[in-house]
Amino acid sequence: MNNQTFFISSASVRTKIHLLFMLCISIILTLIVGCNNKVDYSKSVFEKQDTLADLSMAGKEWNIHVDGAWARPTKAGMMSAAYFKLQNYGYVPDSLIRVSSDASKDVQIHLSYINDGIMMMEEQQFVSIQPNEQISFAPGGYHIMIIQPTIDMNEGDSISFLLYFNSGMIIEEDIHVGNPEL
Ligand SMILES: [Cu+2]
Repeated sequence: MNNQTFFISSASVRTKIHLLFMLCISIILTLIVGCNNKVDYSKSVFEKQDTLADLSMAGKEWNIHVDGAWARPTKAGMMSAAYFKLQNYGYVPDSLIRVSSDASKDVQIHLSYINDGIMMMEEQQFVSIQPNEQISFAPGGYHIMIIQPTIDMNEGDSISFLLYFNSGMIIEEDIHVGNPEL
């Protein structure tokens, strides 16, 4: 009886040590991946800031398009979100790492998700896109959060955005205010 009790408790200690070990490994992995992304981010944004994507790249290795872009109408100082489809027609993977706009100093890449029945959203450091992949930025999923715009965003307006990629490429996109499908 005693032996058995000992066996059970020592197995449970082993399980705990095992779980602790797995936890440490996953924290270390998260740190390594997180650090790598930071290094890539600063390298591409600060060293290659002026490489604007243009049509001369079409048909070459890098070829990412933005389609069907729109943003929610809002008043200055409130919140808005922009949506579009990213399509990678090129032969190389890339990641969207930053978005800026002349309408707000604070523009973030967000992902909405449901947790215990409540809609949450979280800032994303990057969104990767593989060759031939299409990623939808749409209500309930990825979106561009426009925090406290400095101007009213009225239906029919056009707001200028810059999409920065990890490769150093930048897409300049004028985004229409108002959902074109409504
Ligand atoms: Cu958001």
